[in-house]
Amino acid sequence: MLIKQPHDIASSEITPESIYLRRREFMTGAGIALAGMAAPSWALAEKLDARAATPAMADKGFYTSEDKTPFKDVARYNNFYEFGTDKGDPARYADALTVDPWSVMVEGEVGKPGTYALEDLLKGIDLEERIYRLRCVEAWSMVIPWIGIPLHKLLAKVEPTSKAKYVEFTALYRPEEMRGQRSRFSTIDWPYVEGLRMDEAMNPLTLMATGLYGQELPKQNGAPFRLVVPWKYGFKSIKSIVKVRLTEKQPATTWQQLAPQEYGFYANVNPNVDHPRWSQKYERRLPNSLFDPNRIKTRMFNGYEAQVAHLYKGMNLRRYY
Ligand SMILES: Nc1nc2c(c(=O)[nH]1)N[C@H]1C(S)=C(S)[C@@H](COP(=O)(O)O)O[C@H]1N2
Ligand SMILES: [Mo]
Repeated sequence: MLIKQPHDIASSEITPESIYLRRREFMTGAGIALAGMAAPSWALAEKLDARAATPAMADKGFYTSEDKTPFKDVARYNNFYEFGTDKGDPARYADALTVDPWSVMVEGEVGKPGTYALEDLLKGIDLEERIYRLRCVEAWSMVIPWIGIPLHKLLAKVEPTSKAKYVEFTALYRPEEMRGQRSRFSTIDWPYVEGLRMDEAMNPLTLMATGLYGQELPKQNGAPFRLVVPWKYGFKSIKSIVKVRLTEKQPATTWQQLAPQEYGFYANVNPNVDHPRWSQKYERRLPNSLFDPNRIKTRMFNGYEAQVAHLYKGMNLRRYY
């Protein structure tokens, strides 16, 4: 793994939000790397390119100045069915997951297939910070400072062939550590699978995340390696990935197979196309409460229209939902 998090530090002692804010000030003010600071929670951030956010980054969608969702909400309100269906289950049970060592199989239409240790797959590609909105199909949303690498850089490394039209991602199947996979009540046909069209995968916004808030990904957020596609509903952003396969045919994704009327392959955030059971016009921006629902209007492509609308030109988005 990239860095180790000592198990003797209770998570309650780590305050990523405060660390993050200090780190931000430092990055913006000094613009140099933090040499010599060895605290594990900083280690990931140390590898970051220390540029401050610029207007050009905002134009690309890499950054938003909206209020970030506090770390505690990002790490406590999750969907990760491998650990259960309750939003609190992943934070409660993901600790059982072993994320080190981690390897990723790269298969299909690529020049360099193989089983890569995660650190080898990432080697030579700079980590970047991206502050993205992520909007769940269940109509809640967050703003999260991710750390990761653009997927196109990883794909360039494994050399897709001319036949590669889609990328299929497969998550870990390890029922010994993932109690949701042992559940008799689970309706999901494990492992969890997601996919993107090649041009979606190559879009500069598409990120493979390894961290958030300047530290390693919490296990409940998909450690050690997950996808983040900010203009699509959250379920596309598959966690704990062990296989990346390039294909000629559109992959059969988990949710699409489970409920094709409700979840399409594209799953672009679209306030004009309702889910069959609820409206998609509004979202709850976390944190919210009974007294402050923090309800905001959902934007087309989750606000990334300028960056991605061209990918779907001429497509009927009611049909290809
Ligand atoms: N492997 C896996 N990935 C997954 C899921 C899952 O159940 N299993 N849930 C998805 C859904 S529905 C959402 S909204 C996001 C939530 O990501 P977060 O918990 O980091 O906010 O993860 C997605 N990735
Ligand atoms: Mo979701």
